[in-house]
Amino acid sequence: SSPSKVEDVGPMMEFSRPKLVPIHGIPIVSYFAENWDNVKVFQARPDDLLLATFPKAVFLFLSYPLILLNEGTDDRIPCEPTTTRRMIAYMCIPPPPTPGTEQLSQMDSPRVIKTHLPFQLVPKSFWEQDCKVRKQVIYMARNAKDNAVSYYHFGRMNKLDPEPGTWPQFLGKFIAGNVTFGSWFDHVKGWWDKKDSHRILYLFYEDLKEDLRREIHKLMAFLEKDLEEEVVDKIVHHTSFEVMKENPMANYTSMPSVFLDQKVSPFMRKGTVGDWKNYFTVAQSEMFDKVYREKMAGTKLTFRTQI
Ligand code: PPS
Repeated sequence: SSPSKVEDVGPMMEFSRPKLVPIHGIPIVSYFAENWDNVKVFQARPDDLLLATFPKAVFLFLSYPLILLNEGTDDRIPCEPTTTRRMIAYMCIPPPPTPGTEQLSQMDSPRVIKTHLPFQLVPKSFWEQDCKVRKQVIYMARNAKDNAVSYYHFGRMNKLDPEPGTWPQFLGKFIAGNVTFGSWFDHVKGWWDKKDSHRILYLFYEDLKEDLRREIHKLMAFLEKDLEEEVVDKIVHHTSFEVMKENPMANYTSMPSVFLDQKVSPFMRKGTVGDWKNYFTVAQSEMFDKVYREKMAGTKLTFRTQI
């Protein structure tokens, strides 16, 4: 059963809003930093599927399609915490009480592994056997403005992160990369720059919102998996925001409120493209666009801020 009482959470409650700790220059939640030695030596397996995003670029959105594609069966739509935990876990985020690395080491193959790490911090074992076996890595990116708004609301409810402050204060931190997992700009560019030299499928949240079926077919092609159209129908249904929001595994209601306080802001908040317009003032948007042009100069990577 899921931890619901404070005593089930163990020491987690002691660490309300601790300071971020830099790991190789990237600010990381102190809990993840404590487990860093285990992340560094983490042993990837040849059939692992790694799903990487900057925080709030919508992990969950891809989790189901990936679990199903990796398992190759259609009876695994995860609605029970235990089912999902068995097949998918964060590499360095330790949901109480077991660190993700430990959960993963006990997990049967094929595993789907989630991470927010920037490219350069991904454990070496993921790339070591690159020539011998096919590594499967998916990166999912979301436009900076919506990503910032989503991260702001997450910061308000997530007690592992420092206080986000007011929206303008948080926006300043987001631009400066002074948030967990560092700079959005460096993160999206870092993975983009490696996508041709490594076998990485680079996806965009906005594309999934626009046409989920098309993107699932893209995933199927990349993973060389064939699914009946009825199974694709099921995936599309279970992956929609409205259905996922009601799924106890996806909406994180099993997480204790000392850790994620959904009364402050629900984990499955809005799930849209363009919500940033409700938060950025005209002046903030212009300032952000200027910074954006500078930081993204020289990259071919482009985003849509509306669809
Ligand atoms: S985390 O904490 O980084 O793992 O969060 P993550 O799941 O990456 O991102 C949370 C945001 O993703 C939205 N979301 C979805 N949008 C559309 N469809 C589906 N199925 C879906 N699942 C999650 C979620 O609502 C958060 O975005 P915002 O903009 O805050 O609503």
